[in-house]
Amino acid sequence: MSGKRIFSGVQPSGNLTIGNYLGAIQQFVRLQEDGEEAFYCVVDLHAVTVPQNPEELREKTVEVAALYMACGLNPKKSTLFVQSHVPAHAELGWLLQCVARIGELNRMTQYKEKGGGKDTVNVGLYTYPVLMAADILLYQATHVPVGEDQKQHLELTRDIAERFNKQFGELFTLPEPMIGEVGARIMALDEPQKKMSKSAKNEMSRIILLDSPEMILKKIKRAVTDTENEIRYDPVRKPGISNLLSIYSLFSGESIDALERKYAGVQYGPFKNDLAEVITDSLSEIQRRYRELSREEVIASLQEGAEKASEVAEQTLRKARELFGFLPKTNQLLSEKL
Ligand code: ATP
Ligand code: LTN
Repeated sequence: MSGKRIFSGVQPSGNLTIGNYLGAIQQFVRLQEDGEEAFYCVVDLHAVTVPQNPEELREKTVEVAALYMACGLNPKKSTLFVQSHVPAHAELGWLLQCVARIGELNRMTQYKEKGGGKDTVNVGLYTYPVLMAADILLYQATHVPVGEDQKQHLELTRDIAERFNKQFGELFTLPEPMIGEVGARIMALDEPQKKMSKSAKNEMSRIILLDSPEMILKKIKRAVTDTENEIRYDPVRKPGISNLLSIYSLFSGESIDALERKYAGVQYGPFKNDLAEVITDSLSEIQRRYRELSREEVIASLQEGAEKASEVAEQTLRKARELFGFLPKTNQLLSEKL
């Protein structure tokens, strides 16, 4: 343990992919094993920035939490909770919208990618990064493990926190992003120039944590490569095969160099068969643990998690309210020390 405080979140916007696992959740588990104090959130308020079916959203929320646990997160060691169960997120989100600048949000790339520049996109998709800043700052997180796509949001979070501290008084800890060197950007199987995403239209673009061995083999066999038939790591000229090599290396623990040597002169077909087997082996353990978890157990852990998270979040929110100058609701004295 090193006095770090960790916060991160995953949206219940679809089935978790091996991108979510290798880029984020694997780091969560490692930090937990290092004994760090950590909060891991299922960010349902973020998920509704794009249309969701209410029944499915409820199911996915429990599923993501169950998968967190099946991947190795232990609710006795790390706090696991659902974002909407802690109303402080929405409230601080609003307050920080009055600190963040339009110019800053205009520079964010995610709403442009997801919204396609249309006027009919909802406002939540645009202010999404401010809510993410609220998530992190409520817990005074020192470190935030994420995939590379979130780097820009972390920079914004730091800027908002710094501005708030200067304008209103020291309150927020400035968080550091933790982005792995490999695995931070797993690419889509059908378009290896794009990141693998759980909400992309084409299901063949991703491997989800609950895929069967047959499905994994089918998806890997269909993964786009190139016509060279040489297994070499070169993300610019050979993005498809390089992505498959990264995935192989992350799941097997063998280095990319070692894999290039092992597969020198081998055709793509046999390489893909081996890769499918390596993924299947790793996911089978997660799937076994997932099947053993009961829905009741997961929901009970989330309720306990929300209580623990609320205690921390409320303390920060109370200080933020005072610094803004809001009149306390109860007979709490205005002069009460922060
Ligand atoms: P969506 O497609 O709905 O936007 P997503 O698959 O991008 O979802 P998120 O819930 O937004 O997933 O992300 C959860 C975590 O997983 C984040 O830390 C994110 O950076 C990481 N992550 C997502 N996709 C990848 C990927 N392809 N490679 C590495 N990390 C990823
Ligand atoms: N924006 C993130 C999900 C997310 C998050 C967070 C990650 C919401 N709040 C706080 C880390 C910390 C995403 O789209 N992957």
